[in-house]
Amino acid sequence: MTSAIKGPSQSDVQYDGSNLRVAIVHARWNRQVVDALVAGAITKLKERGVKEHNIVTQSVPGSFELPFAWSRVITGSRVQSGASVTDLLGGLGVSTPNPQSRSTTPAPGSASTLINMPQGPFDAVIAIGVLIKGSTMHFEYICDSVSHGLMKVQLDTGVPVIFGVLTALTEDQALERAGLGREEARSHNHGEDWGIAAVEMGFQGRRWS
Ligand code: DLZ
Repeated sequence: MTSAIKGPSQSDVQYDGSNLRVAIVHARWNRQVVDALVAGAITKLKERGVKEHNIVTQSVPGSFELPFAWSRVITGSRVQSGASVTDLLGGLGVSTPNPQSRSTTPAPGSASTLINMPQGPFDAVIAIGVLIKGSTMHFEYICDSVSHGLMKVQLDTGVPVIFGVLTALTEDQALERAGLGREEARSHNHGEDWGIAAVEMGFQGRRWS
């Protein structure tokens, strides 16, 4: 049954993302779901005016690595990898205006993308990962440390993080939350909400600072 009260409500204000820079750091575990979430976030960032060249993506092996990578992206040190949004959407099979420009670009997440990442400052970072419970306690430990790690980096750096980590008990739960579920009514891509949240928090972060 679909709930009428769950999920974010629309803000009264439509925030303008045209001056914002946003990084997306995503894990490569459970890639099909992660890719859909990243694409959803990018779609909404662009809808809210964030310019393509101001959206930067960075992949890491798994969700456990998100807080460390995120802190490095923010502080602008060490992390050297990443792909532009054009590369990423190309890798996802989404058409972009000039496909020729991607012809020499390897698939996102492959080792050879590890060059020339544009670095901070960023107005917001979206950390995206998909954790699916297995038969051991691994899931609980990673969920706990990643959520605490991301909150810590956010408060330490003063740069908002959007918590884009699904902690699903089953594969179906994860698929449903990435818009890939079998029942369309229940299947909403949470990545879209994260894109919208990043614009709001990035925009407000500038006002509050
Ligand atoms: C090891 C592991 C497991 C079992 N499950 C997941 C998962 O469901 N989602 C995810 O993003 N990452 C998983 N990982 C990988 C860890 O996050 C991490 O990359 C490794 O433990 C190496 O530090």
